[in-house]
Amino acid sequence: NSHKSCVLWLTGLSGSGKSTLAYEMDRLLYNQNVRSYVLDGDNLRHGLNGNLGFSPEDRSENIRRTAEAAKLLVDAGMIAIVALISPYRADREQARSLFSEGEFIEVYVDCPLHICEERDPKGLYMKARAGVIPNFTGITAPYEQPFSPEIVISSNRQSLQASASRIYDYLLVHQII
Ligand code: GGZ
Repeated sequence: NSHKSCVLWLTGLSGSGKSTLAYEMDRLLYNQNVRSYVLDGDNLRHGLNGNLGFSPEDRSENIRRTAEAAKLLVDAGMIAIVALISPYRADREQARSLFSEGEFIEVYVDCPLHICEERDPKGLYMKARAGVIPNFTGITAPYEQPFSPEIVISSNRQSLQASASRIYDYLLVHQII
């Protein structure tokens, strides 16, 4: 079972469903004997990126390191699944520039801010509104929507299964898997 390697770069607001979708893709690929690995922002911030905060500079560095880690996985023949807010276009384009044509697949996990805020699984939006957490994406820090992502997922309008299938089909159609 041979497959090509690539990076699925999931970008979107906190609470948009990036991590859930990343792990669902990972599971789907595993079941098809495709080797993949999830690089999740929230997890990486406990280790590799543990010294970084949420200033624009720290987010850039967070994205740079994670993109380099994804590149190592791609060089090892795997599908790297990255789930980072990655709110700045310039940082995402910098990440893209590390990869060959067709290797970097930007997936915009699109979910309206008010829905993310209603979900608020960790109570972070509430803390951001209260001014307890500064520089919070969507509230007191910007999120720049991708202009031309390879894939757009409306995570509030389609099920997790449907979203994962969309990405899976993209990989099939582009003969990555
Ligand atoms: C945005 C924050 C912040 C601020 C803490 N802004 O949804 P979560 O909680 O579990 O995951 C989010 C995570 C964002 O880390 P990333 O590495 O993906 O961000 S970036 O790509 O912009 O570097 C969120 C939590 O950290 N979190 N403070 N101020 N999200």
